[in-house]
Amino acid sequence: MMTGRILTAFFAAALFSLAADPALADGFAVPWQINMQDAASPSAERLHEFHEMLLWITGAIVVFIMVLLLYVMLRFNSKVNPEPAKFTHNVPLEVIWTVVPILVLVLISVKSMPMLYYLDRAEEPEMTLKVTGYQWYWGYEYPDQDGLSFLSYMVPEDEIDASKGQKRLLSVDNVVVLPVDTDIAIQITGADVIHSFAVPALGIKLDAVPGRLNETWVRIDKPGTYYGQCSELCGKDHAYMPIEVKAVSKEEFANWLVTAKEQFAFDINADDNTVRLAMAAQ
Ligand SMILES: [Cu+2]
Repeated sequence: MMTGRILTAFFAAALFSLAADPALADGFAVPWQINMQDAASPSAERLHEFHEMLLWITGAIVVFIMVLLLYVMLRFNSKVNPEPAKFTHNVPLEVIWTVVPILVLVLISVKSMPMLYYLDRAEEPEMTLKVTGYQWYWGYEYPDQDGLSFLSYMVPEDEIDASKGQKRLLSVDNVVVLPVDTDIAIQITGADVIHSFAVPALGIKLDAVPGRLNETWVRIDKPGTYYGQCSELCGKDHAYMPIEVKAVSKEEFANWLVTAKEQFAFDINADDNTVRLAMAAQ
């Protein structure tokens, strides 16, 4: 009875999520969402395709095992089959159940290995973004933009302005702005403990490790705001260091650079820079 109710709830939720799919907003999760956020980069698209392939493979295995179990339970229980057979080996069967799983694993690796290299780096990145994880906020640097850099904190819940489209636990004070249709190298490191820079819609998730510079890349397909969260348990405010990426056209990005360079000009007395210098001195 209980199982029936759980199954009904599960399928109702699945149907609900399919029905709600067209309304899936860019760049963030919605309540009861089951599937992935819409892909906004070639990396995310490939990851989703791979995920789907794995889902079909695991689904087929689950169904096959279930049928096999049911068959054994019905065909070979002690009532139907009181005299069990005594043989212990079946060479063809043993070959099959060794070779078929190997083929499945080979298929998976043939698909996944090239993708690992694809996600690794852009061949000729047009710009670089450096991301540093701190307890508990993010630092962003644009090394090829005169060292433009700033810190990014979550907007506290009582300051969220829904009329500006701000989202609880996701919006930040200083948004990372990036141009669309540009190959961007992303360097990721940590300043204190291990964090993880993750933006699902862009297909990025990479650890930010102190003393190590991890690298990945992104090409954002369409303008929009994409949210992410630190994805490595990093201390008490792990849940309160979100990532907000705003993707804009190349022209808008150039305009933003001009104002951002003024806004975040290095000022020894500014709070942000004091914090950063203090961190760097540690
Ligand atoms: Cu963190």
